[in-house]
Amino acid sequence: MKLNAIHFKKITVSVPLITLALLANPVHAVDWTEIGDAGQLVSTAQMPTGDEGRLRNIYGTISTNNDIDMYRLYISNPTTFSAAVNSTSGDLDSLLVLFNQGGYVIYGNDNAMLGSPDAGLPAGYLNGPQAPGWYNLAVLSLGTPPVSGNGFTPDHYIGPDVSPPFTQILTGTGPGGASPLTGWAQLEDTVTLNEEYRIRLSGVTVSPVPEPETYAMLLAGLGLMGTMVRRRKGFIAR
Ligand SMILES: [Ca+2]
Ligand SMILES: [Ca+2]
Ligand SMILES: [Ca+2]
Repeated sequence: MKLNAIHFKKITVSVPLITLALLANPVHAVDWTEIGDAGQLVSTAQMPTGDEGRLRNIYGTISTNNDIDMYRLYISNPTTFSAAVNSTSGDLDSLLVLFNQGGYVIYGNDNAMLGSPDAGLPAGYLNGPQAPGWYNLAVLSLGTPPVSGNGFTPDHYIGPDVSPPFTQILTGTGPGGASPLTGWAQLEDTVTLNEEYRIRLSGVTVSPVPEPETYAMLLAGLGLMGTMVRRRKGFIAR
């Protein structure tokens, strides 16, 4: 009898808290598939849209060795933000580069792990995204680094050139690192790749501003739970 009372007391506290957490942070997850070809600049980045929820995956295609796909993302949780790309078609040596809203580089990576060409941006990196807000994430194949400043010369590379062991986190320490993105170094011969990729994301949401209905649902959910708790208490008392 005593055990039961403690048990139900725990439920009365935890159930509303769980409900609150679910409503405030919907489990609903959204996947996005590149429409046409995502642009390569902040001004032409593709913005995933859909029902409010966590943006879980972006699927797309690097069509040539000069194709860069930029996505405009809302990072709702900068401390858990991470991005990991893998080549679902098998042969893409990918890079990921994150820029802020103004096109300044945050961090980038060539290979997340030794022996794999897939790129990743880790969570909790000291110089990763610091505040919730809009950012731009670019995925590209090896060989077309981001440039800034007056033209597409190597002197204006935003980051350092990738070098062995290729697993480093790259930041804006190249000659053009203090300036925002203006373009990408392009390879002389464009080669068709048609490599498909999947970017797994954490800490990113679609439609970050809660709609009025969300608040209504939240209040309704709390009210419902309150009623259930009261009923349960009555049941125990009997
Ligand atoms: Ca593309
Ligand atoms: Ca593109
Ligand atoms: Ca790579």
